[in-house]
Order: sequence, then structure tokens, then C-alpha cells
Amino acid sequence: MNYNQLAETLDTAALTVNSVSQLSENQSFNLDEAYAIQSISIMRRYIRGERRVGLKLGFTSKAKMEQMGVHDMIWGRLTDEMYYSDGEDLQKSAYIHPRAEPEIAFSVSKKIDEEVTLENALDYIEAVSVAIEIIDSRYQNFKFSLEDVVADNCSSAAFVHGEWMPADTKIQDLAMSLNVDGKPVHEGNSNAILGNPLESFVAAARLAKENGEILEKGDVILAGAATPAVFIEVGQKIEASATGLGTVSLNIV
Ligand code: OOG
Ligand code: MG
Repeated sequence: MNYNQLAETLDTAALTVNSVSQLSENQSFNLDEAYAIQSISIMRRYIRGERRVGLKLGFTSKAKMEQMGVHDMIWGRLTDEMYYSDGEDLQKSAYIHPRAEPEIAFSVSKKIDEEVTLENALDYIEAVSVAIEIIDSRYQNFKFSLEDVVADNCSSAAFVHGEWMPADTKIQDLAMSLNVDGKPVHEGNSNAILGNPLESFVAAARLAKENGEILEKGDVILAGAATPAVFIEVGQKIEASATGLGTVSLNIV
């Protein structure tokens, strides 16, 4: 199997805003191979000048697993090109079929150089915030297998975080919602994320270490969505809120 060619197919799909058929329809590849394809496709971004700014976890909630029919936690890379600031315009035409989902974000406080547990996690967290992740599968109809979506950098496309709050701000058992034009479309609870969103930080630290990704000060970790994702349309204001963390928004243009 030619990993380079598969990585190029996915990278080109994102660059040219053209969906492709699922890689797994024509090739069979395992999860390790899927991560190898992801890594090469991200390398292509680095060569173009993008910089890795963090990691994201996916399928950390039942709501997401059920919506997409995939039942294992996955991880991908976030680059500076995917970063938006709160309230910014996001051009829908730069994406294939973008969807938004409400998340919790962590900012890493210092280089992670030991095993992270629920007990020491706060030593490595500078701040927490509510966030929106924009996912945009490069596959037709947003349909994929676990291996397909991993190869596709877990559908990562864009993200925005709200105001950073102190690391010890309560993040468990928060009511979360995704609002479109001021109306809640999906509502959930932050505990939908692995029972406690802090578990996502612990998992991200472990996965980073296992895969040679160094997490250091300023890196952002997205914990995974607490609710299903919603397709976004031009003219909408997309907002995520979490009790105590405030809100964050994007205007879709
Ligand atoms: C894959 C990405 C999943 C999450 O938060 O669960 C994800 C997808 O749904 O296309 O980002
Ligand atoms: Mg997500």
C-alpha cells in the first residue's frame, strides 16, 4: 500500500475542497497504518508552513459515537491554519460540508514530561475554555470507518476557544449547548466526555507520549464533543456555551 499516495489524496481533498470516496472501499488498512497516513498528510501541511498547535480527541462521548457509528477514541493534530479567534468569520466555502460541535479546550502550561493522571493533570493545565470544533470529513457524505477517519486527521478542520479561565475552574457536570442564531440545537453535559472532561486531557497526554508528539506550553487540547455535531450554513452565528465557562462563537459567511 502506498501511504504517501493515500495521504496526498486526503490532503488534496482538503486543499481543493473536494470530497473523495472512503479509502477503505479500495484498500484494507489497519489502525496503525491509518495513523501513519495521518502523519504523512500532516507532514504535507508542515512542509507548506503550517505549525502544529495542539491535539484533539474524538469519539469521547456516546453522543458522537452514535451519530457517526464509530466506537473508539481517536486523536488528531491541530495546526495554526485551523485556528480562529472568538467571534471571527468562517468562510463556509473553504470547507466541504462543515459541521460544528461544542467542546472543552485545555491550554498546556508546561512541557509534559511525566505520566499525567487525574491527580497531577492540573500541574500541566494553564487554562480551560469552552470551544467550538469545526469538523469537515474529506469523505463523501461524511461516511467513514474508524481507519478512514483516523487517516483523515479525524475530520479536523477548524477550532475556536473562548476566554481562557483558570485551570481549576469547574469543568465537570456543566450544562453545554450548541446554539445556532441564539437557539440551542444540541444540549448536553460536560460529563458526557469520558465521564469527566479531565480524562480527555489525561488521555491526550498518554497518546501524545505513545506517539512521540511533545506537548508543551501553549499547546491546545480539544477534549471531544459533548453533543452530536450540526451542519453549518452561511449567515448563521454558531455559538457554544458551557455553564461557568461562558460562550464562544463564529459567524459563518
Ligand atoms: C470525527 C471527529 C470526532 C469529536 O469531537 O468526537 C470529533 C467526526 O465526527 O467526523 O471531533
Ligand atoms: Mg471534535
